[in-house]
Amino acid sequence: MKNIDSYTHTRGESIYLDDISLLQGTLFAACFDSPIAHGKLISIDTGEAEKSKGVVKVLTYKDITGANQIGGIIPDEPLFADHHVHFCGMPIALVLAETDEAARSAVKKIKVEIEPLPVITDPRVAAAQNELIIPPRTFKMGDSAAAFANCDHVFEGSCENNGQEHLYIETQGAYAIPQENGVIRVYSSTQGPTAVQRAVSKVTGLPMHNIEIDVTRLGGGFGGKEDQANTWAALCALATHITKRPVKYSLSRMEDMRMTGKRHPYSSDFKIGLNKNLKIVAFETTTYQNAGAAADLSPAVMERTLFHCTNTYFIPNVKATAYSCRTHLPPNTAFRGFGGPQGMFIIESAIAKAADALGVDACTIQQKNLLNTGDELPYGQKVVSEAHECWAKASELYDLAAIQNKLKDFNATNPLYKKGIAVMPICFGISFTNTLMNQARALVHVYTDGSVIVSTGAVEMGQGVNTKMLQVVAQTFSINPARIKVNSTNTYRIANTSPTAASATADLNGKATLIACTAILERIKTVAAAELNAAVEDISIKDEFVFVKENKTELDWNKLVFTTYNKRVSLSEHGHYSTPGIFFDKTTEKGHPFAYHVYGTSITEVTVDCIRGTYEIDAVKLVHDFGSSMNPTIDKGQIEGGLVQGIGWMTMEEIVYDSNGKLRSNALSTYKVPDIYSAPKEISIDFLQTQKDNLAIFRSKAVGEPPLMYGIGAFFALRNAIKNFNAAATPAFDAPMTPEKVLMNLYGQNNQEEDPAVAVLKQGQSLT
Ligand code: MTE
Ligand code: LUZ
Ligand code: MOS
Repeated sequence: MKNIDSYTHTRGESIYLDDISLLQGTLFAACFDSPIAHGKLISIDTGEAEKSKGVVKVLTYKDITGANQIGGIIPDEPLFADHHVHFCGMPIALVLAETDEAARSAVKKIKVEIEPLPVITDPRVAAAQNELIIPPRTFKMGDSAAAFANCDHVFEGSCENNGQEHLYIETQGAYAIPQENGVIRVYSSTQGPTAVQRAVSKVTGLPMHNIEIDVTRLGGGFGGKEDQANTWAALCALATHITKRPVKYSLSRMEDMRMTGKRHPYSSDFKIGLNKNLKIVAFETTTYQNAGAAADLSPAVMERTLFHCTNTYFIPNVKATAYSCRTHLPPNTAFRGFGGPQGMFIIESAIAKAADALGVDACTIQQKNLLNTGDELPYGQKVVSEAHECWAKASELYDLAAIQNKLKDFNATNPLYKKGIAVMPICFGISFTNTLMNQARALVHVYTDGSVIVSTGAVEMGQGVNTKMLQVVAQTFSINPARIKVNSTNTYRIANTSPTAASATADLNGKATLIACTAILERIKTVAAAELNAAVEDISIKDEFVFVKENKTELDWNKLVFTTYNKRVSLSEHGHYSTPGIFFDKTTEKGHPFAYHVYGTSITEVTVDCIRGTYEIDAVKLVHDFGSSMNPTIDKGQIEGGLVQGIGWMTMEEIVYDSNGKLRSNALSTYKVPDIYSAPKEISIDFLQTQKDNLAIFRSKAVGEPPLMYGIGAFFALRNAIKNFNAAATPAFDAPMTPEKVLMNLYGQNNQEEDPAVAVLKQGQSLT
């Protein structure tokens, strides 16, 4: 089944927020945002801007009709700065004008007086000053302190990971339109229509039933629009509420990069203990999350870091503590993996440190400690593990031993280019860690011509969820997919939605769709049984025809649907699904939070140019646990995209804030994401297809986020390549591993005379 969007995408006919035809009288909004990261807001002068040509009004916090508050988990985030500014890019005023150009040029005429206050950008500095978003949390299993005393080997270290810009191709934006009786319809580029509805309701002071949110599709979200689409929708809706005119705001790329939060940087300490057989006996970590200036989703992200800080390994004694630290950066937010990748980077750094010191390959330690079915994770959940299966299949299929030998030969004969490899096994929990969010609804209507429309809470953002919803309907009814349409995501059709996130969208909304379709199917089968004088148990529908036992009848889908309508039996259903069996007790930090886990193993091969520090990712070969994929083409696309996004985070994407909290990497000229040349030359994906029962839709496991974590392998492969050039190098666990860092690490540990490159040059080798 092809992605149902590919036709209109290819022809440029898909409708994104900026493609919506504008109504007459539409106003254009533009934000004036804080130029200072922390300070006391003394005055705002909008006089010149208001006199500017085409300007209708300028809004500040004083104009808010409801509450000046958009915090989701914690109410700590004003929509407009009132008495203080907390980060560069914080909205202070909104200009409304007849044209986009008029709005943006008037923004430049706004003047503010801000008394600067001290700026914190480092999470450890924030923690030292007790600037915490929530109290720290600790996950514990066994007794790590006692276990370390009996370990043969104990190593300590620290690691750092940087943030990541989402760089969805479609920037943030919203378009609000007044309806009759005070209703406001908002088109929003959001992953969370209900979150937007709540924020608009709170800021305008209107009840939620006055607010209709509609989402056709996003040009990417990647977590950046799970919470942070609220701001722009709230601004536009407030402006519509006040002016009674349609209001549109579509951010420019630089506005988006400057004003929105990103993946969380973390700074972490670790301690790892192994016995002489290289079994990991104990692990401790303390990690400091850079939350930015407000909570946003940081507490939930921090929680997932704790859930995934032992990755796919069984470690009997664990103590992991996390701090969510308030700094003066834009509030950081969800990003594919949601804190999980940051947690996994810590344990992988600890294993690499142990491997360096013990003179073994990290993969020897990794393999020995993989989870077995029945093993317990530090949060109390016992796993059904595919870790060994994925590892074994990857190592056999791609011949890991041969790859290692080829690498040794290459490195022995190439003085100026060195290869490195790393194996990256992953384990990712599927479900929102906040149990209550694991619910979804679907509305299915069958029309009298036999065509079907389905609405769910799922938002299509390129991941192919609409195609999967359509497949659920087609398979359940056994009808031609061409009969089915998927509606836009709309809070008037589907209420109280969880955001499209946590990779769980197809599972949750697919199961709700399945429930709705099954209910309709049962009713029409009863009608068919009466028509055909047969028992309901003997009725089935295959390829649009009714069968009695194995015998095809003349009764087809069209006739059956029409008969059902004539008999005054409902052809509509609203299905509700909530994941069974999951729970989590935050007082003990134990439970069974995940419906299931997704596993996989990747092998990453890289080549470093040891004169320049530049590198290429030669290949990533992986075996991924799909369960039983319902759409291999879409799922493969998710793996390729997630992998390359993860490689970007770990290698070349470098966010730079200066000490004043100003974003320096604020455009695509200074922030580089992987292009076709920096993507792996070869990506091989093999399926671990299992028939085991699980809670995934049609047993097709969630695939959105887990593959991003294969990208962590690129960091360690580069690190190994550096060590293959300079055995004395001990590159810091400081991601991303940019070419500049590679270059410094290649030579960092040696003085000039002993420099391996100099030695090579003296031998008269050419610099090919
Ligand atoms: N794929 C595309 N093309 N665009 C996106 O924005 N977001 C990712 C992933 N894959 C994303 C994507 C993230 S962060 C998540 S949580 C999942 O898709 C969400 O969709 P799902 O739950 O349907 O997997
Ligand atoms: N969002 C969320 C998420 O609110 N809770 C989660 O557990 C989660 N996990 C991954 C991505 N987004
Ligand atoms: Mo994805 S980070 O759950 O939007």
